[in-house]
Amino acid sequence: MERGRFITFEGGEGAGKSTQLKMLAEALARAGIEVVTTREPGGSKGAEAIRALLVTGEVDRWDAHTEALLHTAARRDHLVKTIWPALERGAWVVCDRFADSTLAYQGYGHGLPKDFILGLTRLAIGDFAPDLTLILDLPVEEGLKRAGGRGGAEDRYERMGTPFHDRLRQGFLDIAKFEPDRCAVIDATASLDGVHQSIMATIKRRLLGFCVL
Ligand code: T5A
Repeated sequence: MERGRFITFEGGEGAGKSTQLKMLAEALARAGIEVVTTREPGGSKGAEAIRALLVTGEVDRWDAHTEALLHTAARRDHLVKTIWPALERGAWVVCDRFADSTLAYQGYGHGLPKDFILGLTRLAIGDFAPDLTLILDLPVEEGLKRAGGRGGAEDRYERMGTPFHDRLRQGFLDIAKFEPDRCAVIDATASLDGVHQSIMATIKRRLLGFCVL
């Protein structure tokens, strides 16, 4: 059995990741591919318990190091319990956020050194990396407006202030520049269908040879 493909969605708050992830998963399923959709922080029982600690409560609930450690612990559990078993049985895994979010949010956003974050990630997941990362890019104000319109209690990061969100937007663009073979920046200001079409075109181009779409 050939190993499945691992696709991650990244970007700032309200960029449309969850919406586009669902549209992509439906397109892959229509093409006869077994798809597992998942998210971070979360995606396994243990990681969902850690998620609750991270996305609710006071903005200064954790210092940056603790926050990075919690995200990394959640990621390890998610990989071991959900992602790796699915890929092994040949399913494609489509994940809402992954390790790039730790570099963008805890690194660029909170100011932790890049080497610290990359070292932590390597410790938890070794050389494992997504086959393709779709970075949905959108002006910060537009993303926060979209995310705010959705409501809910999981808004701890949304409340971190515009300069924080400006830094992490730049972080995601830097990540794409450093790893152009793995990452593709998608203009998320377009309509839902427009963004979906860009994503499908990228999948066909980047995963050509593996893709039956
Ligand atoms: N985090 C996570 C870290 O700090 N470090 C880490 O290592 C990790 C893994 C997770 C938080 O954790 C942080 C980052 C996050 O703040 P979350 O609730 O999962 O929290 O937050 P987000 O991932 O940011 O999810 P959001 O739901 O806020 O944003 P999405 O998924 O990007 O946006 P989506 O699809 O829900 O869309 C938001 C709204 O916009 C509309 C949708 O209908 C929806 O109402 N919309 C559009 N409207 C117009 N045009 C379009 N093209 C649209 N696309 C979507």
